[in-house]
Amino acid sequence: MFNSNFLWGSASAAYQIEGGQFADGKLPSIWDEYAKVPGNTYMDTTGEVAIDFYNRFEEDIALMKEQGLKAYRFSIAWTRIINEDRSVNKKGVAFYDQIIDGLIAAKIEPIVTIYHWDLPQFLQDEYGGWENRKIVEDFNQYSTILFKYYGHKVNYWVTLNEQNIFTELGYLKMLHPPNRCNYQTFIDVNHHAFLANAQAIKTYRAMELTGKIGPSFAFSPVYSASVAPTDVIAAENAQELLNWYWLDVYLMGHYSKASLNLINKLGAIVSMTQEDRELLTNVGDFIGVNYYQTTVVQAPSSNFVEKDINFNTVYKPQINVYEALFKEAKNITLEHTDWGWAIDPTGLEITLRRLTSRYNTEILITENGLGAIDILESDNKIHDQYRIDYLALHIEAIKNAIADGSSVIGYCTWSFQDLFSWLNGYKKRYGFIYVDRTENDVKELKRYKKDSFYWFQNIIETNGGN
Ligand code: BGP
Repeated sequence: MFNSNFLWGSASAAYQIEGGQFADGKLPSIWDEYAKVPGNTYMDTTGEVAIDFYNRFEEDIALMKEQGLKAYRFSIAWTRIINEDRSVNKKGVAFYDQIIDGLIAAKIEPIVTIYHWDLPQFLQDEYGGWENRKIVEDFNQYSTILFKYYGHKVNYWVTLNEQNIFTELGYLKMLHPPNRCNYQTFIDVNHHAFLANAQAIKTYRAMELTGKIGPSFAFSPVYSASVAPTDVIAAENAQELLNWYWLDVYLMGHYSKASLNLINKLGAIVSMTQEDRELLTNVGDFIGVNYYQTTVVQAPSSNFVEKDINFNTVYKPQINVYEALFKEAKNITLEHTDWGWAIDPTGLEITLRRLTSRYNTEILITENGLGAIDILESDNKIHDQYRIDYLALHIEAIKNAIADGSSVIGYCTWSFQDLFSWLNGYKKRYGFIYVDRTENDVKELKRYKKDSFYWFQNIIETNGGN
């Protein structure tokens, strides 16, 4: 059963919805720069206009209110808040004040993500962004400003969105900015991000704010491709390197011994000082979980069908730094989305159980949803029964995990409105609200309610549905 104050919510990220690329003094982010290079994104789409939330937030908040949403997770663009001389851009601050106040007036709990991948380009240029320890100080300065302006009215803070994904795609797979592939750099960048996360949490508490704060993580439970012990060991390696490496730092305040050993085995080291060790003990109040799919792993010598990767037309040859330890396989027992993501509601139950058993922490599901090609019919309806089925099964899985002892405080679907998908343009849609635009035609950006909008409205009304 869901508590009466369960946060039925939905989520988004600044670059994916706002547009208003340089409005009111906003600076360029690494995504503004990356997306404008031909070939980097699907059909060269960018977030220049996105779905124009910057100008249409009132209409969108009214739709959230109509649906009965209890929480809305959105991110703040660092580039709207800080000027290049590190002073505060008051217009940027005022923009998010309007969003936060609008949500509160509509009785919707704002959940603020501090960083959802849109690093100011000047920090990348000045010292390499996340590659340099200086980022900890800059991130702290930026977070402190947010806590100062919004801390008294925002009760839920997500420090970093999916550190595991932005570092993997940016520093191993060359699919996100800054388009690098180097394992040692990846480890350094992650160490700096861990420190930045811990420092922001420490600052938040020092300011005696009473809300909850924690990072969100893309958790994909690892399954072994078979019961052969070699595959099981491969799965252990993957579970360690793809999950516990981050989560132990976030939730226990230190690196797991096994992940440090494996990192060394792969030729990298974590450069840690005594101060770092102490700082990392500042752990969050909850863990945010973004759940989309499970991962199947086999031994390097096994021959199960490998997983196909489908990022629309943006595909670069993948370098697998983990190849000596494990490789991925396709889960042939499951159906997959049009983008090859395994549909596995039970995987969410497994996620919640594993997190509860290892960390016994509060969990906020910060993202979950189905990316699909939606059709706007001639009568302006969108019949997305496939999305309803997907979400219903995942909600059922949460119910089961709660019955088995998990402490889940909320569920944010990805996403409320259709939005810009980093590598899939506007083809891959997730929202309850259809936004009428294509990759190359912005049209009028009209909003239409999909069937899932009404279905989720009922889920909220009945606190979990029948
Ligand atoms: C998560 C990100 C989101 C969103 C989502 C769906 O990893 O936090 O920002 O993009 O995935 O991903 P995609 O748009 O690639 O399907």
